[in-house]
Amino acid sequence: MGSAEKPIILYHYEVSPYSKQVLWYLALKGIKFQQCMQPRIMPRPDLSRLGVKYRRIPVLTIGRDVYLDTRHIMTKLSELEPGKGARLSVATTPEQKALQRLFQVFMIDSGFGRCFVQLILYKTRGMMDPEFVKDRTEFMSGAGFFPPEALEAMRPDTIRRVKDGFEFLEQTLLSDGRDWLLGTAGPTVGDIEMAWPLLWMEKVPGARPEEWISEAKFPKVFAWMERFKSTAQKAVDELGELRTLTGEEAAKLILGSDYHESVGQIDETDVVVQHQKLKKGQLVKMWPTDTGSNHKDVGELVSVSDKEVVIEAKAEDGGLVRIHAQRHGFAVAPYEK
Ligand SMILES: N[C@@H](CCC(=O)N[C@@H](CS)C(=O)NCC(=O)O)C(=O)O
Repeated sequence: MGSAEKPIILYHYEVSPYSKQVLWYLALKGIKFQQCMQPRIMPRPDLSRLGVKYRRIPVLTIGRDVYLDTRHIMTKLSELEPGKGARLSVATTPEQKALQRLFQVFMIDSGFGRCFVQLILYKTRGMMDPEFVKDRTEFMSGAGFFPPEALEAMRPDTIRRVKDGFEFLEQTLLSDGRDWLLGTAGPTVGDIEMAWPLLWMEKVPGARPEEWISEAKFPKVFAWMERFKSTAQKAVDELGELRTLTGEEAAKLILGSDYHESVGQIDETDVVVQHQKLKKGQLVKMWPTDTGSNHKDVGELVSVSDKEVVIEAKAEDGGLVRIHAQRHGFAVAPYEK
């Protein structure tokens, strides 16, 4: 894959911190895109129109390919040529690449990122809105964040874990005075992966427990956060005004485009493919296993590799899109009515 001449559309909403990562990535890489703004709670008819059942935000489309999950979206975007004035650096050494992957594991799989969700929800106005609470209870089934008393009970240990994360950055990578976490000339995906919840917490008044986490206690982390914020903001400003599409306009553009990627194969040596006896063209379901798991995409299996599963789904108007999900945190299984 080289540069994407197909339209790139980001489905997101203003206060979504995951979407911010994609937005920063696109801006830091100097890639122009269009956006389709979504409501903060379900339903999202603009995505249903494309035949997408996945409920999480962001979703990114390039041509008629639909990409799920921030991590997978950034991996796909990393295969595109950078635009003019790109500021993004790339991990090149084995240590940088390893650290970048471990940041992802630390942030998502160790539950560190979720601690910020807890601190922020505790202070957010949304918690007063019964519709929001109902929506997110369905979204995070089993997470135990609701009712609000549950957040209160978790709070001391959550604060301890977040403070521990600040200490980790202050006392290891940033301790030698470097600008960016991987010691590169500009920010990398590693900086994006670590910065988003910290900057999100700053935007919600009162979310950061100041007695334990402050600029005075962690000066290097706060300086890095500020550096990242201003560099990302400059990149966003330079990209210029984004074109905002309605759901109808976006769907028309997507369904009228070619595919961005050519068709892949089913890896017959894959352990899940063998176990599930998956075959090309078979009807399958595909869903995230951590949150939003009730929303399963259905379509014909196009390809399975060690990186992704791709299915072909039917849009409401009968047109076809290919939906791509990464392997980590997603499941695929034969569809039974
Ligand atoms: N692992 C997903 C998580 C995305 C996620 O949790 N996004 C939030 C918004 S920032 C979400 O979808 N919340 C429920 C909703 O908006 O319906 C990713 O990296 O994209």
